[in-house]
Amino acid sequence: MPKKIGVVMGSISDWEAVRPAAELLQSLGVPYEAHVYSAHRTPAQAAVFARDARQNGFGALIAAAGKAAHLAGALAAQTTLPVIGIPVKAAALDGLDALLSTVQMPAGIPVATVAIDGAYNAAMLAAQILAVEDAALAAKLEAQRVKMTEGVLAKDLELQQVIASNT
Ligand code: RP5
Repeated sequence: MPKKIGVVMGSISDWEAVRPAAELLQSLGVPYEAHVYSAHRTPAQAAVFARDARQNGFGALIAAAGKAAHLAGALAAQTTLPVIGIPVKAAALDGLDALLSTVQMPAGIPVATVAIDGAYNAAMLAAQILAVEDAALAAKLEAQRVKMTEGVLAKDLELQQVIASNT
């Protein structure tokens, strides 16, 4: 049975920022569950989800929150599964508040924090964690890297042609 990724967001207002993670997991064929649980508004539900995550078949958790973003840390406190934090950009402080709240964890309770609104990379990292024990998923990630490299090199070639045509 392949492991699932748990994608938790502090508010439904985070969904647009989180959506790229869900879409990437879907395109890689990685099973996931997405939930709205808040570290502050529904702390009991968030804690239970994280505490039971390993026995419920999850291999890693992604937690997205904005403002005083304690969700990733609150989940990490309840599980030894890897937890990846996405700081979500809110209006007032451009996401710096969420970045610092997510990344500055005390020793012993790590949160792997991606960039502000870095949902795509959060899903990529979660898939890479599962791929440690999943050769088929590792092959998909490798193929994606090759495609990305080819895309960049194609753009380089286009640039050389533009420069050559201007000289
Ligand atoms: C955080 O506060 C949530 O993760 C969200 O990013 C932010 C605002 O939440 P809402 O007031 O939109 O529900 O806890």
